[in-house]
Amino acid sequence: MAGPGEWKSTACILCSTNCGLQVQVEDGHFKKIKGDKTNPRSKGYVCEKQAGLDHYQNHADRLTTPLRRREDGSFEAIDWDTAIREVAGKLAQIRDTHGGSKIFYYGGGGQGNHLGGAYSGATRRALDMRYSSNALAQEKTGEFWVERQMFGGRPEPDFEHAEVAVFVGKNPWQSHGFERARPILRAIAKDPNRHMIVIDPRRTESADLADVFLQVVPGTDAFVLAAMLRVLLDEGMTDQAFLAAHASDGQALFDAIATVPIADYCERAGLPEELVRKAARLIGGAESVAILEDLGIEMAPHSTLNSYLEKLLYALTGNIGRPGTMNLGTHLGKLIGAGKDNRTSPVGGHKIITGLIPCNAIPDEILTDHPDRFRAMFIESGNPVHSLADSPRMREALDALECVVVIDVAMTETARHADYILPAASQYEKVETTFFGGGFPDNTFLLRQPLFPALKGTLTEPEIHSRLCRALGAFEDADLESLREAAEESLERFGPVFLQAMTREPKLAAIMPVVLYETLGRSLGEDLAGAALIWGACQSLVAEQPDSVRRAGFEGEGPALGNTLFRAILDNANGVVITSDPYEMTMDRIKTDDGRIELVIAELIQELVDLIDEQPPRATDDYPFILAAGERRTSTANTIFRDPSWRRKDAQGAMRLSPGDAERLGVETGGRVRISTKRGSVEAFVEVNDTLRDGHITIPNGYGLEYPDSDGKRTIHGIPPNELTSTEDRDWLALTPWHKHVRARVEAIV
Ligand SMILES: Nc1nc2c(c(=O)[nH]1)N[C@H]1C(S)=C(S)[C@@H](COP(=O)(O)OP(=O)(O)OC[C@H]3O[C@@H](n4cnc5c(=O)[nH]c(N)nc54)[C@H](O)[C@@H]3O)O[C@H]1N2
Ligand SMILES: Nc1nc2c(c(=O)[nH]1)N[C@H]1C(S)=C(S)[C@@H](COP(=O)(O)OP(=O)(O)OC[C@H]3O[C@@H](n4cnc5c(=O)[nH]c(N)nc54)[C@H](O)[C@@H]3O)O[C@H]1N2
Ligand code: SF4
Ligand SMILES: [Mo]
Repeated sequence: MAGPGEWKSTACILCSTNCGLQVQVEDGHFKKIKGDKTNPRSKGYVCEKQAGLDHYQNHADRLTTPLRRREDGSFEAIDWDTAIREVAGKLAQIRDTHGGSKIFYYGGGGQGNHLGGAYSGATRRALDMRYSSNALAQEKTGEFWVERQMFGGRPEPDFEHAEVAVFVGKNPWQSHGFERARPILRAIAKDPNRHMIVIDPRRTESADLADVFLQVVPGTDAFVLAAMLRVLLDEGMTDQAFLAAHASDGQALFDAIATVPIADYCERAGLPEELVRKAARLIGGAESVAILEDLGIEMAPHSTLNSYLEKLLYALTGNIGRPGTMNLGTHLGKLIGAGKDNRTSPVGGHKIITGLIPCNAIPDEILTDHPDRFRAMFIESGNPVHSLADSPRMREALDALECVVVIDVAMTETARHADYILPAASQYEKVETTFFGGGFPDNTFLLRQPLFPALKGTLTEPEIHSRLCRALGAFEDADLESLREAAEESLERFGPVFLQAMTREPKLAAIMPVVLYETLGRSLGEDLAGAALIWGACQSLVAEQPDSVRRAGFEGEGPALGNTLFRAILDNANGVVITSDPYEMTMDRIKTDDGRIELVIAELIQELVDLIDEQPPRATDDYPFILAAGERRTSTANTIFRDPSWRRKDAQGAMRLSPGDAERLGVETGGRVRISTKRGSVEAFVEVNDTLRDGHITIPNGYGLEYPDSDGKRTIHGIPPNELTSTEDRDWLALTPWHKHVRARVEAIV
């Protein structure tokens, strides 16, 4: 815990970059926050949003006691023992009557906290829960599916050294997604020998810095990317030597690309052919290219195909495994499940990708009389009512369940529909971390240590899961005695005893995270108990990548090396480089069946060929606008901040539209409009903005949260975007929603 006037290392939790911070705290508040120059990854960089972090730590809607729903829908406070007993009892009853597979797990972490999800593994096993999902299954699963097939892993871009940087449906100036985004973008923009390509319908802050800006018609990226691939092929700019050495036979793909009509597809995408050719030639001619896609193509038509074509841009040009290109790093702790999960969802039969049921399928897996429907939901660190498509239907689905349990720090849109709400200690009141990882050539890990004591009435997720497992009869103290004794003695003693327990006692192996917490964790002291699982993750990492860990400067073999790494993580609250790799390592980490990059994905090649019959755009007479529902702005940070006063501007989250559209509708900045989609209708303030194309409108993400004012009156601030979206406009393969492509009508309110 930090004392007044003392600088403590921690990290920002507002986006996946997790910049290192130095903070001073006092009386439960952040007093000073600055970038941590000693953080090996962010090196002192921060954006403006971290300044608001006290609004996460302290706000009027923090939960301070377990709550139980009454018959009339209101909540009553209950004590923890009652809460744990009743939650365990209700869920065990559902398991015993219908099977644990009917209890669905959702969430497990956000931008800054992945330990809850990791410890939940024990509760899930204790209840025999089989199915889960989280927000990744509404953005990244299509991309994951492609990456697994092509590379058996997830290549990360090295923009710091790239000659050419490409952003497809990604606005890193606002959304980051890699460390020190703004200085890196500026450096590329300034250097005449380096180039930036941005593909986006809006002239974003990132596009303003680009050498080539392809301002596409929304939803036409597949056409542009296909045209670029054909240019690369026609002009002999693919890397034949690289492909011969490292890739599968790509003939079926090359045949399909050869059918792409370049001029026609550029026209369909609303782009000058010469500009598209220029972009392709920059990529084809560069020494190194790094590419990042994001929501602009993942939450839009042809989502999974887009991800495939985007990856082909760098794979066919051999931009893998060198400085400034795409590389495969290490991971301490698992963020996503195994690659070869051939299961499908129990009701709809939808593909489960990296262990996750598509978010868009969730309501249909509940609102049915199918015998395999979900009957209960366990939601942790996720706000699906607000963040998944079609909020009204998600509310309906939650209300149809026999039991909904929510673990959160705040009273959320989702918690309101729970039967039990369990209040968690905040991310700065417990040991926490993320498993995003993947840094290359150096991968850094940062374990945040608690800055504040846990708010009265709250518990950490490891403690909640441990109590639930105990209440479910998954373990007793007597089971843990020898492990506890060994842990008190030393890590060296603990390792073999733990390994023996895991191999000989299946009951304990099933709830491994909680066993670690209750044994090793207790020996680390209350503040660090939640770090126990990281010891396990260290042991897995050194078993898989011992040389990488040693190259980062750690000595030893086997478990001893793992212990050294673990101690270093505990001792370096500003982050520590855990692995270091030569660039060639990337090629070794390609984990397809034959170790070669797979160029051919038959399903997607068919979709590529079928593009020929599609005439964008998709706007209709009834809905003449394409709405991007959920734009990242300086005033958004998912729903991590609930108190609207953190925003210095754009209090209501204006709808942006082009000057031409504003004139046609007769509205001006500050005016009011009604936005209607087939799913819903909302009122919004307008911001006339010349970065938009005609026919394209945007609203921000993360708005529309209910929050009490000083009189206790509860108001919704801004537009909850998913009152306007539907689950059925989605990718055919991964079911990812088309949130960036919602057909809409706009009327001025006079
Ligand atoms: N400030 C801030 N940063 C954040 C977050 C936040 O809430 N606020 N959230 C974090 C999270 S969870 C994520 S996933 C990332 C997301 O980060 P991004 O994906 O970068 O964020 P968005 O603004 O949603 O979408 C990116 C771009 O897609 C463009 N776009 C819309 N339609 C299309 C299209 O049809 N084609 C193309 N090519 N582009 C299109 C938009 O104009 C926008 O510029 O941001 C992270 N960082
Ligand atoms: N229309 C539209 N919808 C979108 C998007 C969009 O662009 N458009 N973006 C989507 C994307 S990419 C994402 S990632 C999702 C994000 O949506 P969600 O996954 O729902 O995530 P967050 O808003 O980041 O926060 C989730 C919850 O974690 C809680 N929380 C914070 N700290 C803790 C903690 O320590 N413990 C516990 N137990 N809970 C905690 C917060 O109070 C919040 O309720 O939204 C998605 N929704
Ligand atoms: S870039 Fe992301 S992690 Fe870094 S300070 Fe900004 S919001 Fe926080
Ligand atoms: Mo996200």
